[in-house]
Amino acid sequence: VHELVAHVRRSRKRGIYQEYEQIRREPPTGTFTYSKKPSNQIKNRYSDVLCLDDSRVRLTTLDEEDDETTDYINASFMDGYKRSRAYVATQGPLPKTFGDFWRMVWEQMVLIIVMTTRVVERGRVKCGQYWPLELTHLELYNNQTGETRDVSHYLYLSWPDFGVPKSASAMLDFRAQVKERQEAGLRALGPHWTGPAGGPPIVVHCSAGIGRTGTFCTLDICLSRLEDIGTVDVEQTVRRMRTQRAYSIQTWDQYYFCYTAVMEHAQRTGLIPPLEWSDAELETDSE
Ligand code: PTR
Ligand code: PTR
Repeated sequence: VHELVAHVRRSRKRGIYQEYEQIRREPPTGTFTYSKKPSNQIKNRYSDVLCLDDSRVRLTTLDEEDDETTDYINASFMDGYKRSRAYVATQGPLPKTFGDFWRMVWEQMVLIIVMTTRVVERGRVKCGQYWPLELTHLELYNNQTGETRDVSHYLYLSWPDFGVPKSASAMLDFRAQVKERQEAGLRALGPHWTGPAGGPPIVVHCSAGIGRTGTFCTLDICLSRLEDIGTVDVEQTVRRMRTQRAYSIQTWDQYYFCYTAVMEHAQRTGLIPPLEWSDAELETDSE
């Protein structure tokens, strides 16, 4: 993390901006065939935010009348720190995809849904009201088998699209809560859990499922690695994430936020001393 601090200090905002611009210029690494099928297009909230075929989440428990195209949902598996498929990054569900969304949550045994958008922002609908209002602990009932499961819903409200969270510190607390819940959930699954070691994926969504979702997951990966081995690589984390969910992280200040939030976390946990330079100093090129 000392290297990261030195990197920010050396590069300043302009250098970090260029780093992000470089990532942005790289074309997507795969195809979007399923997202583009005519029968699936209506399931995409935004016609320009599609899923890469290789990492898309497929719905499995199809009805008898379903054909092979109905396994589609605008959702992508993303790897985490030392964990494959740690997250499912997805768009804010549309009324016509609510059923698909809950089906995916059930099939992937999801314990936690992280939502980083409001339902309505600046007078525009960003996400469907797919969960019962005011309930953060949901009981999911499978009406085919009669089984029930608990799912936690974490809602982060002060984060407009194409923006950054108002406070890095509030975001760090939010992420710590999500992490604790995931670990508790994994312990509760106990020996019955036969899936990946880190437990079921966390569903993360905003409106399009790329900007804020990508930022949250990048931060989570970087902090997990920092906590484990003391190093951070924002650039490679984002690059790799984009191979699984194209266009993850939408603006340079979301990208820059990952750096500042990591540094804040490192200061809070005593890994680095309080930084002597201010944000404003990074604006200029002079020492
Ligand atoms: N790839 C190694 C493994 O699978 O064990 C470890 C690893 C995984 C290292 C993730 C770093 C990782 O995170 P980052 O995205 O920050 O490189
Ligand atoms: N075409 C939409 C737009 O540009 O408004 C796509 C879009 C919407 C992309 C929201 C990203 C968005 O942000 P987030 O992924 O954080 O919801």
